[in-house]
Amino acid sequence: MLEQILKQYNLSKPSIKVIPFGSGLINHTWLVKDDSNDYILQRINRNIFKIPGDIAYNINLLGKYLSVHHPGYLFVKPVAAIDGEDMAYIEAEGYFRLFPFVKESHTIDVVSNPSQAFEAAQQFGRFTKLLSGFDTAQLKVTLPDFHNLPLRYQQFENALVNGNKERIKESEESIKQLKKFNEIVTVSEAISRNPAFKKRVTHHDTKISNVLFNEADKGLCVIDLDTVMPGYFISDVGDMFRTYLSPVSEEEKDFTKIEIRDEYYHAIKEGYLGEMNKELSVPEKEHFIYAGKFMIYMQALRFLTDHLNNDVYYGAKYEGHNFMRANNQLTLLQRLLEKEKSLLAKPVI
Ligand code: GN1
Ligand code: MG
Repeated sequence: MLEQILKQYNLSKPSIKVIPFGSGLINHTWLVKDDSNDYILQRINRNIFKIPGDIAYNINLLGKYLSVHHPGYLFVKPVAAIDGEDMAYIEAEGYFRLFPFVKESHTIDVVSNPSQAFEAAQQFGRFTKLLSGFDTAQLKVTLPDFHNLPLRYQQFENALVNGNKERIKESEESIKQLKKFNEIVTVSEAISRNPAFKKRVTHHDTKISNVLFNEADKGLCVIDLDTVMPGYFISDVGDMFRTYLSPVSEEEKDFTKIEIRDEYYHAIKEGYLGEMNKELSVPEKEHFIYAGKFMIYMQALRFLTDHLNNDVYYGAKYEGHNFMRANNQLTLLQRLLEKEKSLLAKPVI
């Protein structure tokens, strides 16, 4: 299969090496090593992205805008296949794209110091800021309702009715906990009715591995633009909180290791607001910590919903994997709520 794809990029030589790359749950990624150039090859998960052409369409539009208005910005465009298209299609395998591997750049999988969190937040903030003059209505919605929390809650409730009966019974305590935090949904409904909250060009997947760093560990740009859509800043800031604040990820089974590290919170805030301070309204800034609650809660809901639906979305490497992930995220949410007051006590900017 990979052979067929590489042919479409004129890269099918015996010396080429293809190595699985990264740790995303949705798309498959490989590093392609040529003699002189390296590439990143990705298969778009068609179960999730129903119209892969929309991703290419968005990337193309954003690339054009940035090249005119911010020519200095490093924008990683897909390599055209031999037929000139941004994507290669293989019957039964789906859509693939190839990106140049930016020389002397690297990605990281785990945030290991506050400076990396600062750099990443600066990059995600800069991306939205540089695109503030871009008309978001032009973007295709690649994943409808991706961060629609009321809908995620509804899907959770549906799973409570139609899901795996045994799992529902075993998850009783977690279900109770999730229901208890329902207020987070109410706030999100109020936000979507409030004109002080603006829809901007939003990345929607701000994990650390979606930032390119240079050799001095300074941020270069953001990558993985599949979920770039109109959205609230809450999505981007919230997922940074969700994935950078704790020293352990959603995969950690030992919940005593889950904690909120103040210095990472402040690093994200400084990095993001350093770019976005003038863009955000006062009510938006007042919802900075809420962003974390929103994303962590939504992720807990999504993991538990998937567990109750027999892991159809995320898959599971072991029995109860998504149940564990959901409880991990619930613990993270509790830790954040406990710290909320003390985090707010130190005003930044
Ligand atoms: C998925 O594939 P990956 O890891 O980039 C998911 C995110 C979740 C994340 C949790 C399209 O992202 O929303 O936060 O898993 N992406 C999609 O690890 O559902
Ligand atoms: Mg992604």
